[in-house]
Amino acid sequence: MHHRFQFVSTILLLCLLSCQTNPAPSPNDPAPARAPTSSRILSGTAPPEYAKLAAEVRAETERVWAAYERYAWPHDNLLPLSKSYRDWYAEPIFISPIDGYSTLKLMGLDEQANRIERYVADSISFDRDIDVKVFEVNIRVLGGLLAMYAETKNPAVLAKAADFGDRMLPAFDSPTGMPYYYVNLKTGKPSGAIVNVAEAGSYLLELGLLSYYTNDAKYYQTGKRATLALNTRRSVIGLFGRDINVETGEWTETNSMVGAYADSYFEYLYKAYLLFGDPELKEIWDDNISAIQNYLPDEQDSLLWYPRVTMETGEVTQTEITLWDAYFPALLVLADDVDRAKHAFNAWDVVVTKHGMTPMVYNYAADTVVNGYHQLNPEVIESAYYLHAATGDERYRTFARDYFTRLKECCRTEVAFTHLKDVRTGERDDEMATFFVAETLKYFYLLYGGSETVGLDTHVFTTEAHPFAKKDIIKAGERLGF
Ligand code: DMJ
Repeated sequence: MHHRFQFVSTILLLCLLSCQTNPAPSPNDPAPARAPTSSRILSGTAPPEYAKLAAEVRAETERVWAAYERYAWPHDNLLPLSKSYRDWYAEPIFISPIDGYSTLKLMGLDEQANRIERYVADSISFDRDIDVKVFEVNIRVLGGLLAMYAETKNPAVLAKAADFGDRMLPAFDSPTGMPYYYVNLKTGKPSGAIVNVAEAGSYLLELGLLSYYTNDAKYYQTGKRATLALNTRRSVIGLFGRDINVETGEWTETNSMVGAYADSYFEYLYKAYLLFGDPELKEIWDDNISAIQNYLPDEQDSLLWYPRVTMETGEVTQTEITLWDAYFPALLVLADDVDRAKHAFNAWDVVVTKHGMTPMVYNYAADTVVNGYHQLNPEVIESAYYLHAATGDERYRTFARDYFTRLKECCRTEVAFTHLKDVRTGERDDEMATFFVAETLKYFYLLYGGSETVGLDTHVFTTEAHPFAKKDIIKAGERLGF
């Protein structure tokens, strides 16, 4: 819900702020290709101190990438302390570069991005006898390849994306249509019948884009079938559990949440609706979000939390939240619920003020860190970015500026950035997740005004922050089969 006056004055303020280099839309501008857009989001320019920060983020990305190229190419992850690498499986599938490509390109690190494109087009093969995690490779590998194709229009890249998508599809060959946890890239053999909500239903964007670019609806239809199968298994009060058996459709863990374990499922309903305009997704989103807002919110001391509740009755079972849950304000912004987004973000501000960085698990009722591990995750900065875009409130940039300062203090190494074993002690681990370049650095850069061409008014970002221009996706229904 929003108040009309506040909405209009926000728009006017943002128009004034953005008119120098980024004109606000005029009535004569061509209509966006897709009808649904989030009306409150406008792009803007940043004050000079933030332009300096954007340049610093870009320089850090360049430094981190030089370390990856020197110590880890063509492996999956850089180990920033031992200056070495780790592969996810017995053979590398080039996850960091494919995932990082869209950030490098966005920042104008063209030579680095071109090296990745050439390697993908000329040298990489996915014909590997390894069981990969379907959810993770979808968002990082398929999503990254599609972002590379959107940028380059290189047919060899699309061929690799289609090849990868084809190798993923057997995972969805379950009695319910929801994907198995693993699939073997060479043989297509799926395995692992228990998946969580995010793993069951976060495929609409990547498979939809693959359908769009290849003009073959089978990918989107497969992803949508999984989403529909999941959605029909909600409880009588409209909530999901946490884990489900893809063969029987039975829930094996019945706590309901919006964050970790479920997050990108909700994200993809709304974002796929925004990008493709499939009206059925909006209906499902409306049902899903109203059940969430009926049962999950827990307001304590004026802070809005989203705990875990039982799917049958909505009773609170755990007041633990995870650092992944901090994506939710961003999603609320996108769905035009800016007031609730601001309210929910305040709770994260309190956690970060207390602990410096987001801890993996925090119990808000007991005010204790349950698990202090930190993986250089993007979510709280992603939400700051969305909220700044929607409100123009510099508070969100200040928040991110301070967070970036602490990130450098706690996690910056000689060559890159590294995880923390515990935010309370600052003890370091030796790992840099692929989403640090793909997402975290990208959202800092965008929030500091680093890009004039990519933003929330023009693009939809996948859960791994791969941006796709809304204007490029026209009459999606004809290609996606809805
Ligand atoms: C990312 O890989 C994706 O955003 C995913 O959906 C969950 N969160 C991680 C980063 O924290």
